[in-house]
Amino acid sequence: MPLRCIAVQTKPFEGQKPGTSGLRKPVTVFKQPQYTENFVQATLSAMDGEQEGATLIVGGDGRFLMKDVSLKIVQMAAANKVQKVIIGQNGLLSTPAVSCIIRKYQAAGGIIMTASHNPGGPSGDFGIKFNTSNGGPAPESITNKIFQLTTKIAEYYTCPDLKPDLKTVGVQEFDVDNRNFTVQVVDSVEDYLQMVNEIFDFGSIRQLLSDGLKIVINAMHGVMGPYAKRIFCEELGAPEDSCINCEPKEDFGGHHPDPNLTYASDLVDLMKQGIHGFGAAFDGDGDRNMILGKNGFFVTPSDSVAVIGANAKCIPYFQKTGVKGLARSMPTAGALDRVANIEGFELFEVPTGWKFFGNLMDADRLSLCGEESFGTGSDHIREKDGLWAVLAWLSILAARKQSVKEILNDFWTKYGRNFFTRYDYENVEAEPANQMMSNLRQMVADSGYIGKEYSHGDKTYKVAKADDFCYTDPIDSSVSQKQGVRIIFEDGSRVIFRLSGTGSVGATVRMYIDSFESDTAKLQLDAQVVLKPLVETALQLSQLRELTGRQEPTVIT
Ligand code: VG1
Ligand code: CO
Repeated sequence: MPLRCIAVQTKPFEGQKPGTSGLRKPVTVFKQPQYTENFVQATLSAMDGEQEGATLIVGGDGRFLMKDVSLKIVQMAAANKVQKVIIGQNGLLSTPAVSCIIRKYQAAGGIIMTASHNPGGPSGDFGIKFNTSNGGPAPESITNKIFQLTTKIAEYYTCPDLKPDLKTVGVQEFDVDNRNFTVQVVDSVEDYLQMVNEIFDFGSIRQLLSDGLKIVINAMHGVMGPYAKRIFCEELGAPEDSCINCEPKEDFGGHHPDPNLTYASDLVDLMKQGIHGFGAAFDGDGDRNMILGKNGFFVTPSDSVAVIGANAKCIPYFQKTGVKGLARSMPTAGALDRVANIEGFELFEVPTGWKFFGNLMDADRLSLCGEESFGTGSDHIREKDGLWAVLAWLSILAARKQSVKEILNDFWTKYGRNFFTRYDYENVEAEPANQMMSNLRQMVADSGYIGKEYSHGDKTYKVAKADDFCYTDPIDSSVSQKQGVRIIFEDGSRVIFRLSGTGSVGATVRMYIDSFESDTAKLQLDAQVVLKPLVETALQLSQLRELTGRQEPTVIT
C-alpha cells in the first residue's frame, strides 16, 4: 500500500524572515502548531520544482526540538516530490558536513536545523536554514523569496504516515503516492572525515602530535563532539582527554555554544595552566572556531585567517589549487588586506554573513576567507568550517615547528598588527537600538561629516570616510544595502556599528573597532589598552550609552 500525501490548510505567521543565517526564533515560537511546517513548505516551494526527483540533505546540531523537526522535514520532503533524503544519524550533521554532503552527492540543496551559537533547550532558540546546490547558504534573492512565500501560504504538503527510522545507518525505501522515496541515514562524520583526509596531510599532523604537542578541543556540547573524537583521537592519535565537552546535548549543557573568550572561558582557563600548546573550541553547529596557543594566547579570528593566508604554502590544498583570492566580511579587521597586498592576491570585502562568499568561490575568484565572528574557511566547501581551521593551524604548526605565539609574532613583524575588538550589547530594546542606527546613518550621509575631529586623551581622530556599507556582488551584480555604518579615520582606524541579524529577541548592537599598528615597539601591547581611546570615541559619537542605557557590553571579544 502506498503512503498517502495530504495538503493541510494553514495561515501565515508574521516574521518568518531569515536573518544573517536562516530563521532563528525561541523554541516556544517554533513549537506553535504549523509554524515550522509553514517555513519548511515555503523553503521547499522556493526551490521552484528543483526538488522534484532530486536529493535533499537534512541535518542539524542536535539541539532541542530537532527530533520532531527532522521527521517533519522528511515527511514534507516526500510530499513535495523529493526523491531521496540523505540525513545524518539521529539527524546530526555539522553545518560544514551538510555543505560537504550537498556537493558530494550533487543534491538540490539542504535544510539545516540549527540556531548555531544561540543557546538551546526548551527556553533556548531553534533555527532552520536553507543551503542551495553549491552547498552554501541561500543568497538573499532566495531567502527573500522564502519570506514572501511565508506571507501568503495557505497550505502545506506532508506524508503523515511516513515513519522512517532515523537512528540506524542505512537505506530505507518507501512507496509514496506510487513514487519511490528513499531515506538514507548516514554516519554523521564519515563523508566529512573523508573530505578533510583528502585535503590535509594527516601523516604530518599525526607526527606533530606524537612529537609532543598537546592539544585540547572543546566541542561545547554541540554537534562537533563526534567529529572531534573521531578525527583528533582516532585518526590523528591524540589522547582521549584531548577532547572535552564532546557529548552533544539538546541544551548544550545550559551554556551558549559560542567559542569566544567569554563563553568558552573554561577552555581559556585550562589553556592558562600551560599544559597544552594548542587549544580550540567550536560552536553548536561546528562552523565557528576559536584558536588559542600555550598559556591561553588568543588568536583573533581576523588574524587567524590572515595567518593561514600568509602560510598557505603549508597547506596541501592550497599548494594544489593556488590561492585564487582572499576575502573578509566588512567588520573583520584588515590583517588579511595586508597579506593580499604584499603577496599580490585579489581581496574582497563583503557584508556580514557567509552567503556573500559563495558567488566568488563558484567563480574561482576566492580560496580563503574569514569573519571576525570566529568564522574561517576555504572553497573546499561553501560554509565556514571550524574543524578545517584547526587542521589548517595544525598543518602550519607542523610545517613551521614554532608555537602559535611565535607564528603570530613573526606575522605582526612582517605585516604589522591590526588591533581589533568587538563589543556586543545583547538584548537591547529594539527602539533605541534602531534610533541609534538611524542617527548614525543620518550623520554619515552628511557630506560635511568628512573632516570632523574627535579627541580622547592625547588622541585625535579625523574622519576620512564614512558610509552605510553597500555591497555590489562582483559576479551577479546583486546589491545589498545598509550593511553597517562605518567611520574610517585618517590613520586608517575604523569604527563600525550594525545590528545583529541572528538574535531572536530584542536587538543586539555590535560595535567593531579596528586599528593598525606597524611600530614594532607596540606590537605586543594589549588590544583593549591600545583601543581604549577609539572605543571611547565610538561610544561618544554613537551616543550608545545614552540611547540604550547600557553602560557595559554583554560580551567583549
Ligand atoms: C553573526 C556574525 C556573522 C556570522 C553569523 C552566522 O551574525 O556576526 O559574522 O556569519 O552570525 O554565524 P550577526 O548578524 O548576528 O552579526 V553562525 O555560526 O551563528 O551561523
Ligand atoms: Co555556527
